[in-house]
Amino acid sequence: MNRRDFLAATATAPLLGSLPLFANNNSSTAVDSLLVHTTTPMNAEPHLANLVKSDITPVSQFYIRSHAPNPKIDPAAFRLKVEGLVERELSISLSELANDYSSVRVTATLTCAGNRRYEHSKVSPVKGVPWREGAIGNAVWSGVPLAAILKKAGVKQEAKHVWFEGLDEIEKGGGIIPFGASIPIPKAMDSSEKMPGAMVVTQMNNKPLTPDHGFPVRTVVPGYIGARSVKWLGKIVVSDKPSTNHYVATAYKIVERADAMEWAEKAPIYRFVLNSVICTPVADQRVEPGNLTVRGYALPHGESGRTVKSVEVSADGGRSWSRAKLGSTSAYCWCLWEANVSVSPGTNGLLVRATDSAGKTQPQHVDWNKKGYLFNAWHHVPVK
Ligand SMILES: Nc1nc2c(c(=O)[nH]1)N[C@H]1C(S)=C(S)[C@@H](COP(=O)(O)O)O[C@H]1N2
Ligand SMILES: [Mo]
Repeated sequence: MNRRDFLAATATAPLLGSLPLFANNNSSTAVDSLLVHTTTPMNAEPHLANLVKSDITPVSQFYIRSHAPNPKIDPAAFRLKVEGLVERELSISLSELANDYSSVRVTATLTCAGNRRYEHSKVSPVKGVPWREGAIGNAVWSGVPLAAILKKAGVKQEAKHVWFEGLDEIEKGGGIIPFGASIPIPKAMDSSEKMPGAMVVTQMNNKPLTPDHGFPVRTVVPGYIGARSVKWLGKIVVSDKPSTNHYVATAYKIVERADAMEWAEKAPIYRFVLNSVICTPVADQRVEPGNLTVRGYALPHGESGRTVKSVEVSADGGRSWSRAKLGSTSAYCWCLWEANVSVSPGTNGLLVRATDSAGKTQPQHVDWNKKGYLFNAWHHVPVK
């Protein structure tokens, strides 16, 4: 199947729920059709059958992961600050961002490091939002390559990391902190027009960002976990070390004990991992014996040039595998797929596994980690 046929096959069904009208305030999206984990702050994900309907995820079906309520931002007064190890500090208004820099538009997948945490919790309980498999979406992002802004500011020789700071106010340890992230300088300075290492984004799917997704400005870091793509971006700091913000210095690491020593010793997670998920049929759905069409998504490891190479589905516990037809595949992007399997009266579940262009296949099992990050074991869906 070529890309157009595939998109036609998967993108036609109407989406559930209504498209909200967005005001430039802090109000949250109408989330009728999402599985809502918490409302203040908003944490919600789409149902899998909706997620797999289109290669580009509509904003109304895009997961929302926020650590605090959306900040109120006046677009006219807004300035993006650039400081730290730079020759010139910058204070960029929205109109300067639009007029003084050339903009780019890229398609990239955003996924939360905690995607599939719910399954991980079945091994042993894990704290945190119990994400199913929907904390992922593929969108078209428009904005300015981070490298262009850094070039204008003039990065000093000693620079090693670029910090991002949000304008949100998160209650943490008795105080208030913003959400923060940082990325290494080579990633920040990667200025390929087709896929910059990082972007300062103002539009999602060709419309201004909504409050839930970071209006007016966010970063998008293709290939990295969602936590590095800071919403409501207020400040960029060039530094000789990784950010000292809680969400880099402590959270978003793979730990087993989660004591102070381990938090201090472990490195932050940057790239997302090879993964695949069955979206239809959904868990516990009744299926008839005979031929069954299975649909889902697969994600390559978030490394330059890696794409999904093959996806295999099994209806007999992994004894035999059917190769899926793949939709469009590109680096830093998910790939939708469709497979036909033969269901027997004894079938009680479906399995999927993906292999990417580096020849790596998803692991059958993964080691448990205390925070339930980067879960990418073969996805199993029980069916009746
Ligand atoms: N300022 C800010 N940026 C943030 C967050 C946040 O809580 N505050 N959450 C992060 C996490 S953990 C993820 S997975 C993505 C989710 O982006 P989305 O809500 O647009 O899907 O935003 C990231 N950026
Ligand atoms: Mo996340």
